[in-house]
Amino acid sequence: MSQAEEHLDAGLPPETAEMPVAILEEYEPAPLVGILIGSESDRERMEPAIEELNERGISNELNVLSAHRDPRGVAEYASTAALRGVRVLIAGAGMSAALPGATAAHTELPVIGVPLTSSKTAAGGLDAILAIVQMPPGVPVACVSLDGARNAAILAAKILAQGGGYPGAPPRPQRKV
Ligand code: RP5
Repeated sequence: MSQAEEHLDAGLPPETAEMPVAILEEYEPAPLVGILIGSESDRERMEPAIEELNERGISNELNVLSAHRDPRGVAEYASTAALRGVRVLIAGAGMSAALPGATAAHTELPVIGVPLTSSKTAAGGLDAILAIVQMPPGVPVACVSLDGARNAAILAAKILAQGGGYPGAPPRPQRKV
């Protein structure tokens, strides 16, 4: 049996076929959608995304990781997400909202940015909108409306529905004991 066949047999996502199993075992298996927020203060505005994904039966996780305060944490999460089985990333941030772009810089997964209002926002959230929309060529980030967490979840569901990825997605990797 080839390594690719072994991976499929073990329920690992196809994109991991070239990865040594030893690397994959270091990371917790993941849900289909990974949600990142730049601060605890963003959580309430991003909850509609979780509700929408849960209503659709799409597994998800949320982590608080700031592009500016914890850039290494963002890099590690983003660069290992696909290996763990995550298929789409949603990143919500306010003010100088670097999180979606910083995430996209470390992954080939599609990243959906959610510009968020915050108590410290300038111009009613335009700061975050521009930070997310104005990505340099070669590093695209999808951007939904201001505080558009639910739309981000719906877009993630549409992405997952392409190419037979959902609901016929491969089972989540099982952690060996
Ligand atoms: C951004 O700064 C966060 O995404 C948040 O929207 C904003 C304010 O963060 P806190 O000062 O409330 O932690 O990075």
